[in-house]
Amino acid sequence: MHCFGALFVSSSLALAATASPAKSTLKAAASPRYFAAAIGYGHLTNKTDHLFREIAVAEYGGLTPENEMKWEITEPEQGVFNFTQAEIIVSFAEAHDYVIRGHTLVWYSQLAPWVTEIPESEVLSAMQNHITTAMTHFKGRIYAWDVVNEGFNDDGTFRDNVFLENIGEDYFEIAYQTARKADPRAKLYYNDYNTEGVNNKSDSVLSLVKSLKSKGLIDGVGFQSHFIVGSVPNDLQANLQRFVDAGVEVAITELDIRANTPVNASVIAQHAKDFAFVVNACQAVKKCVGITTWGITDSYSWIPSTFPGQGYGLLWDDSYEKKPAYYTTLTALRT
Ligand code: 9MR
Repeated sequence: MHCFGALFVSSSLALAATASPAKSTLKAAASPRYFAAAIGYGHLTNKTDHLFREIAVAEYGGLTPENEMKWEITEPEQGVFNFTQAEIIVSFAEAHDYVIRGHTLVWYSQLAPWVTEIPESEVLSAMQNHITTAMTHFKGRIYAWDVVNEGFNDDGTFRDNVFLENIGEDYFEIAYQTARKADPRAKLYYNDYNTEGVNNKSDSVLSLVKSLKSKGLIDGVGFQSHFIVGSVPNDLQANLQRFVDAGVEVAITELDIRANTPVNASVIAQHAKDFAFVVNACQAVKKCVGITTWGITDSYSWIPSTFPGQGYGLLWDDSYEKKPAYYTTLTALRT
């Protein structure tokens, strides 16, 4: 397993004493935090796109498999597990000494259809078996797992899903208990979006976190950070801090900042400022341990298919040109 945890705890003072690498890449500038990207199997193994891998290796120090650890891929039929794609990504990550985030175990989306078709009474054991099998398979190799993903609505109520319906609110606690048992060294995270500022949703996540923390069942909270240019919450840093104050670490886990396309000069400039703002917020919070962008290049981003007419979310454009946001991110990471 990557020794990131120990490295981080060893503090920047100790690191300053060692020869610091030239801070000319995102990962070097971010250290001792990690700078990571969501990486998809198809992109990683695309033989005609060598730039994707080159940039990943040169600039990034961590990854989250973009889809390959999701339930529909890892357990498409009940009790039939397939970690082939995830293994290829994890092996790549290990070869490059990456921090690896496991994403995700309990989520209403990209769930294998059978989970909603089995008898109610079997959902609990199906959830436990899924968590245990996936985490045991990768035991000791994953820095942090998003155990439950997107469990709340924007108004702060529990999001309806097959787990809430059939197990009840206890599904959260049971999922984290199961995860803790499966790989006691992995950090257990809750991960969500629209929780980056102080609002009803982040208030509810904080209550859940305090309850799980009091039982020793949670270690971190991921703030997805799928932002719109010009709309990054001003209280991002304060919000991250209140979670840290509750005793967990935090991370920016799926960062992209989208805009209507094509973009003009003022949008490009604001996009660059917004990236720096997010980096500065994380860096100002001692236990904000890392930043993951949700991809490397716009050409593979999820944004245009979900929000037609929007894009420009990442640090490299679709021709692998670095954007102004790359440079503001690098500068912010260095400070
Ligand atoms: O980037 C992922 C995309 O390829 C998938 O089609 C999509 C399906 O829901 O999921 C995307 O990743 C999501 C992540 O797993 C959870 N947070 C929101 C992300 C963007 O939709």
